[in-house]
Amino acid sequence: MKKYTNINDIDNVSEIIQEAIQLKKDPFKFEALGKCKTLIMLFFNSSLRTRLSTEKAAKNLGMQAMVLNVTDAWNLEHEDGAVMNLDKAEHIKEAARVISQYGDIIAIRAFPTLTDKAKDESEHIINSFIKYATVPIVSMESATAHPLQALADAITIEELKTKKRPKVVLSWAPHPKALPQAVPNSFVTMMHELDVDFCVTHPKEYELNPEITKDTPIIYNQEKALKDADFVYVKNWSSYKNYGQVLSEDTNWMMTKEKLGKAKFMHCLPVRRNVVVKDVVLDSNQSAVIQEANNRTYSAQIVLKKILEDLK
Ligand code: SN0
Repeated sequence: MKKYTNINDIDNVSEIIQEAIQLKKDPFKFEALGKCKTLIMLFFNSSLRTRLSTEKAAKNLGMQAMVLNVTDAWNLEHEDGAVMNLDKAEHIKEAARVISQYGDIIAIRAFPTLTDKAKDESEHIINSFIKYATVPIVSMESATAHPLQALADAITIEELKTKKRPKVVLSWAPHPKALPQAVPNSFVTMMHELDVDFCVTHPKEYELNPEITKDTPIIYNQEKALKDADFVYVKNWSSYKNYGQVLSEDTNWMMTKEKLGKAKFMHCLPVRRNVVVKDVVLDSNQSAVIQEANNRTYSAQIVLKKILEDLK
């Protein structure tokens, strides 16, 4: 693997899921692979799971890990030809090449602006690192994708499914803040790769990018969508059409025990209790969120392993 910024960087999804499940049984088996190699993690935004699980994954492979909260460093300029006489002290061209000398793999978290759709869709931060860095790049959630999360979700579904082709529903939830579409985008893309009966449910005007949902059934009636579900992935996202806007805080979309039925509850975390989902769901044994978060380590570890194997 040369980089991991999108699901389509994976050659064979079902194979990588099985390999991750094997790694989970014997996490230190490839401790020699990352010896004398360094992972650099750059955070433009907050993180709990991603930061700890990715560092743990690197260390399980024998790598060193270094973390930089980019907000503590120089303000980075991304525009080519910019006259840098304002607040930005360093150009990404130097920064990416300098960081590439200190690390063998660079992992980056950079959320969208949610105000400038064109800029977000250009993935200007992660793409300028892909362009100017001289080492492989891993996304730890970019403006439009969260592929490490989606791989952990796929591992979790594989571990918990009790039938060959489970029904999986992605269900929008209310939230007080405008959140990115990155998690649902990558989840949808991942579900297209799995043998699942998949649909999405959300209020009208919350359609995700149609280039991502493609022919996924979109059911506006949540109750109808949730019928006989085996897995319900609950997530808020802001509007894509009315870009970055919060159009509805309709509490009727919150996940409850009644609506969940017998399904497993999934969420990437962090989750707002009693806004997105009722306490009773999160505190029940139908909640898969802790297992999902544990699988973040093995999703990162299998990706780092594949990249390390391809380093010359
Ligand atoms: C992020 C998101 O993309 O939705 C990260 C999820 C892994 N979530 C948030 O920013 C939640 C913030 C909040 O205030 O609840």
